Parts: sequence; C-alpha cells; structure tokens
Amino acid sequence: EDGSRLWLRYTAVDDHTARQRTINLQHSDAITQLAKKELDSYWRGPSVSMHVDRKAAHLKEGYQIKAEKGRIEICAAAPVGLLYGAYHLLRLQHTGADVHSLNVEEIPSYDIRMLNHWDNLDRTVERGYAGYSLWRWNELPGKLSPRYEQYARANASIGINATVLNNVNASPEILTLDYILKVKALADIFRKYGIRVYLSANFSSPKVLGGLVDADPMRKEVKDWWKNKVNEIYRHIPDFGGFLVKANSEGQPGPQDYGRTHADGANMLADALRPHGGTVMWRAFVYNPTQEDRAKQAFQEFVPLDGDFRDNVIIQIKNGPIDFQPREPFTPLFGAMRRTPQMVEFQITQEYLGFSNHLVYLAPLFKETLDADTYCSGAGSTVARVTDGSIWRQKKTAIAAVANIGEDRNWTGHDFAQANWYAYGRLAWNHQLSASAIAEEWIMQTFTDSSGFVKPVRQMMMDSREAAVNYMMPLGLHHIFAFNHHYGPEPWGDIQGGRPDWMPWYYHNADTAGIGFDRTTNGSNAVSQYNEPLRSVFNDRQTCPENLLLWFHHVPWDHQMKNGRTLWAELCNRYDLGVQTVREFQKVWDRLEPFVDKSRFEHVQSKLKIQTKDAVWWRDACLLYFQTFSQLPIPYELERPIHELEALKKIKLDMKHHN
Ligand code: BDP
Repeated sequence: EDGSRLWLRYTAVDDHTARQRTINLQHSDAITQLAKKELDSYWRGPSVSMHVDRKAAHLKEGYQIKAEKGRIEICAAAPVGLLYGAYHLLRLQHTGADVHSLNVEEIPSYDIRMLNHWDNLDRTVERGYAGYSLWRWNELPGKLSPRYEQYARANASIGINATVLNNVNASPEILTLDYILKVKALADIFRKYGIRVYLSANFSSPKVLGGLVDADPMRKEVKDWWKNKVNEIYRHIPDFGGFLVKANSEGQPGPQDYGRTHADGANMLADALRPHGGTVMWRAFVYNPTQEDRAKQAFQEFVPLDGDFRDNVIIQIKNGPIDFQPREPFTPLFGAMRRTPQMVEFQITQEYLGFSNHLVYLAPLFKETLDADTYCSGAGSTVARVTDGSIWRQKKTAIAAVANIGEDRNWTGHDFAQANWYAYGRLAWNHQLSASAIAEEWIMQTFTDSSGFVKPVRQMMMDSREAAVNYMMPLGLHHIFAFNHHYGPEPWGDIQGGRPDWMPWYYHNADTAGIGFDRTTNGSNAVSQYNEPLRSVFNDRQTCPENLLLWFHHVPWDHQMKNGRTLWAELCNRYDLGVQTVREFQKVWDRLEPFVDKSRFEHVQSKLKIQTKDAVWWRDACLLYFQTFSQLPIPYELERPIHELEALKKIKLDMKHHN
C-alpha cells in the first residue's frame, strides 16, 4: 500500500455481477465511453442508462440521476456531465449509500474549477512538498507517463475541469513551440476527462521570446505578437483554456512597467483569446514595500479599475489579504467590484501550514472564506455568492487553488493531504457541502467505512486546522514564519536592509505595551475596506471576533478577553492547547492501528511525531520571544517550555526556496 490509489479504490466487478446489469448509452463520444467504462468495471448496482439532453442546458456540466424500479438513468446537457454522474454513483456505492431510489440534480457552483500548479520547467515545484513536478517536460511529448491519465481521472472524479500547468512566476519558455507541443500532449490526455489546460504567461514574453523592444500592452507590435502566439496555441490545442497572469507582483513584469494599468494588460490578452473563447485569470496578489499596509494594497490597486476589464477577464483573488495564512479575514476586494468578475484562489499546498508534515484538513478554512459575508449587497452576500454569479451576473464563474501534487507515490506527501485536494474539488463543485460531510466521504473511500475508524478520524480532521492556528498563530497573529521557507517560527526574524513587509515584526508589532497590528481607523484603517457592519465590528476591540483580534488591533497584554483571562494568559493557553490537541491526535491514530494497512499507519504515525515536535517548537519560540515584551510568567498550570530562546534563534533549516 503506497497511497497511490487516492480515494479511487473501486474493486473490479466479477463477470457474474456484470451480467446482472447493463450500462447503456446513446452517444459514442470519448467522454461518454469513458463513463461507461468506469461503470462497466466497477458498478455493482442496477442497470444504468445515460443520455445527453441538449435541452437540459441549465445543468451546465451537471447531471440528474433518477433511480426507480430497478433502473438508473443519468441525464446531462454534455457528455462530461455523464462522467461526473458515473463518479457520483461510484461515490455513493463506496460510501454505503442506498442507490435504489435516487432523485438527484447536481449543478456545479462554478463553471471553471481549476488547479494551479506552481511547477517550474526544471521540474522543481515552488512551495511543493511532494517531490518533483508530475510533468516530465524532458520526456514530453514523446513519452507519456501513466500518471498523467491517473491525475486526470482523480480530478474528474471530483469535478475539477481546468489545470494551469506551470508556475505563476512563469518562465517565458512555456510559450515556445517546443513547449506548446509538450502541453498539447498533456491536453490530449486530459480532454477525455473534461479537463482544459491553461498556462501561466510571463508578461515580458514578447520581449524575451519575440525580440520586441518592450512588452507595452498598448503597442501594436506587442498586441500582434500575443494574437499570433494565441492563434498558434489554438492550432495545436483547440480547447485551450487561457492564461493565468501574475503581473507587477513580487518582481514579475507587468503593464505598470510601461505606465499602463492592470486592465490594459489583462485586456490585451483577453482580446487575443476572445475569438477562441479563452479566459484571462488576472491575479490581484500585488503589494509593494511602501508605507501603506500590505493588507490594503490589492483593494487600492484594483477597485478604481472596476468596469475597465473585458468580460473574459476574471480577477483571481487570494482568500485573505496577506498570503494564505493559517487564519485571515477574507480579502475585502471580494464584493467591492460590481462590474468585474472575481474568483477565489486558495492554497492547497501547505506553504504556511507545516508543508507535508502536518495533518491539517483545509476544508474548514476554505468554508470560512466561502461562507464569509461581505455585505456588499445586503446581508447574505457571502464570498461564495459574490463569485458564483448569483449576486452579480458574470459570463463565466471560476475558482482556483494551488495544487499540492507532486511525483511522490502518494501524490501529496502526507496521506491526509490527499483530503485537501479532494475537499477543494468537492467544494468547487458544490460550495454548500459541509467540511465534515466531505471529510467523512473521503475517509470512507480512502480508508474504511467502519464507524470505529470514520468517527474519530473525522473529528481529528475537523479539529486539525484550529489546532494548527493555535500552535502557530492564534488570535489573529500572522506571518511570523521563518524567512523564505515559511516552515518554522521566527517571530524575532529581521534582516538588515530587508523588505519590512517580509519581516515578522511588521505583522506582530510586539512591544512592552502589547501586541498586534492596528488596522483600525486610528491605525492603518484597513477596516475601512470592509462594508458595514463589518467595518465597525472589526474596528472595535470589544466586538472584533477574538480569532482576528491581533489582525485588527494592537492590544495591551493585560486586556481582558471574553473568558476573563488576560490577553497574555489567553495567548499562552492557545499555544498550549495547540500542542495538547496534536498530542491527542497521536493517541487517536495509535488506537486505530487495527483499521489501517501497516504502511499508511506508520507513515501517518511518523508524520504526527514531527507535527507534535514542531508544535512544541512553535509554542516555545513564540511564547519565549513574546515574553521578552510582556515580562509576564507563563501561567503556572501550563506545561513549561523545554527550549531556550537563544538556541531556537540559531536553528537554520536547510530549506531552499526555489524562486
Ligand atoms: C507566496 C509564495 C510565493 C508565490 C506567491 C504568489 O511565498 O512563492 O510566488 O505567493 O502567490 O505565497 O505569487
């Protein structure tokens, strides 16, 4: 057992079962054939007939399933809907559901349900913790790894229909003909699974590849270069999805290099893609080392451009205003641009959550953002509804997440990190699903359906994100990671002459008076970017949710929390609770040994050991360091630190960040 089968552990039906039922279809296209093949091989229930009904267009890529009188019918508006319907049936079968009486209608929450790979052409993966890239560029297009198809199947089984193959810090080389042909080879495999390929484009490509003097989006030569390039791509990949662009961000080139706006840059690409039906995902992850609070910059940059973007541009916005922290409020840009399609970008790879060493189930984090109310159009204007087209019409809706997939046999490094890929796909399909229900179906398909296993593991998963917040950055603390690799704690971190907005002190502001970032009307005034009532709620220390307190306020050490503790005592208790919760996870897991194969049992067991050690490291580092400001004892009922602060400061991890 090496974890490579993910949640797809269907066992082939025997001849006898196969003779009991038929799988009928009225179409012979490749996708419908594939749906039939999956059911022929693994379906143990009643006979199934599948048909495409073009009149059922409201289903988009969704489907209806009706089961009655010993027959099942799947109806969809497009063949891919039948494939998703087939996987729906197999999921029901493997989670022990009744399949004899069904009346299901599923319509996806988003049109484009996308993974972003931060994979470089040398096969390193930026922020990847599961080995080298899956894409063997050196072997493509001639040699095709069997994992390409397995990857596509896993994605299709949860409804993912789009993939960006290369890093947002994009090498221009991806747009050379050599690479286009390699990409085509992958696109040809993915197509059968309903997946379209997209690429990250480097804004300077016309200069670097085309030899033009610049990449100014208002110049005719530059526009023509992109048009020709896009036409060339579509000649080889007729269903190419479009471009993802990181521009004028962290050193990447962009339209502002030529005094142009983000809209000018995005529109130029949108115009080149439009005749082919392609889309531009233009990222809002922009910030500069200025006096302005980093958390405010994307909003300031993009809101004035509302209405300036073509309708095949979608602004791709990270869930939080800083950067995929263990907890952030939602980015206030959501809902602030009424005439511009927006989409959420999540991070599945655990850059800030213990890499592939920590068990952190991310669905609760994803849900927290999707369910957050922006109040942009009255109460109930959640981020989910702002982005899924139900508040403001948009031509196409989308959602993206940075993948955690690599060459490791188990795909994601940690066996439980598979659940984050799975959960993202399920939520992209249906953002109404609960984190707990998704965990449960994942566990049943990946391990076993014994309730003696499912219940405690589901609980452990559901508690895991809050545990990580507690032992890393409770009460709204953020970005106090070690420089560059972002694995361990480094609240003391400071580099002479380094960018302030990359230094932990910029974010925690600890001093003898207290700790936290004052983003109130007296401070950076980031609260003003939120709609009422949030603005007032966040602005007042008494009403600000305590889990975001130090995000919005600089709070005195003796501030009284709702439970009566002082801030300092609460901070100590939170860190300690994080450690104790992970110790509990170890106990839970060890007890479950009889339910799990040896290799996955031991693998997870050893990862939990690392997680527990790291949690203690985080707690000791943060409390000992912050204690130098608070000058207060760690409450005596709590476990004592086992490290010396000076020794912790000397830890240098050999983790290079490939950029
Ligand atoms: C940060 C990562 C960096 C990415 C950047 C981005 O540290 O490696 O390039 O985000 O999203 O989280 O562009």
